[in-house]
Amino acid sequence: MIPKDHPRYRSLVARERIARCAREGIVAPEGLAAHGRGEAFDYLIGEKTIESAALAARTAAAMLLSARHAVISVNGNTAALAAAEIAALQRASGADVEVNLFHRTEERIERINRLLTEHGARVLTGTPERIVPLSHDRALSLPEGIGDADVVLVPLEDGDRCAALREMGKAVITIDLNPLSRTSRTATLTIVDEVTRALPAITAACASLEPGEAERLIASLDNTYLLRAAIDEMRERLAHALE
Ligand code: PTJ
Repeated sequence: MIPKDHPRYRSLVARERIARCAREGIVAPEGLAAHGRGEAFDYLIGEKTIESAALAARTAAAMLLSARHAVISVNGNTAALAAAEIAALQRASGADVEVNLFHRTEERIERINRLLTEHGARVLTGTPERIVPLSHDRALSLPEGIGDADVVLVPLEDGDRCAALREMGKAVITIDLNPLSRTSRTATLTIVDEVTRALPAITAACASLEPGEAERLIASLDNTYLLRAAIDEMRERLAHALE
């Protein structure tokens, strides 16, 4: 039992959840390492939503609501940390939810589908095909889901799928605490924030965009600016860390 007054309470609760979900076969063992890397970058932004990430979350809402067909792609870490937040964003944005795994087994797909459904998400099911041009199992997608989407949200992605989806002509939104990752740099839009803060921010923005704001946000989207702003924030915090 983690005491509520522990200074690292939120972080310890997230760790406990990720570890439990790893034992239950929802999170891949490799997902624990991915989580640790995320934590390190979260330290560098002060474990809070920075201004540029808030703008990115609002732009993500604009993109999801303006899409012909938006799909939220969910992996083990995202399901473990944010199943309820995924369901809430699906309700607010009307996006489809599809499970797509790097360390893919039918058993994990099944467990993650169940967890998301228990939290109120409607998960697409069907027969996956090798739609995305990749040699590993992340290629496996539903023709009526990611295959048909024009906008795909891929939280905590692992590198080359983002580029492959973009080559297919899709717009890719990612949530990644590491602004230097391949995914962050190849996505159409990167939200440099922790997934459990970023998803509710997108959901809230879906309900509060002013008339004409979506078009304005999409027209002024500049991912290099957003990544640079996140790196500047980290640099600034490091420079003043011991003051
Ligand atoms: O469930 P699977 O089989 O699909 O596997 C999922 C993982 C996450 C293991 C796989 O996609 C992977 O190995 O990812 P990477 O290459 O470690 O990339 C994950 C990225 O997400 C890294 O850049 C981390 O910094 C970042 N990250 C980790 N935790 C969080 C995060 N970003 C936002 N919020 C987090 N909680």
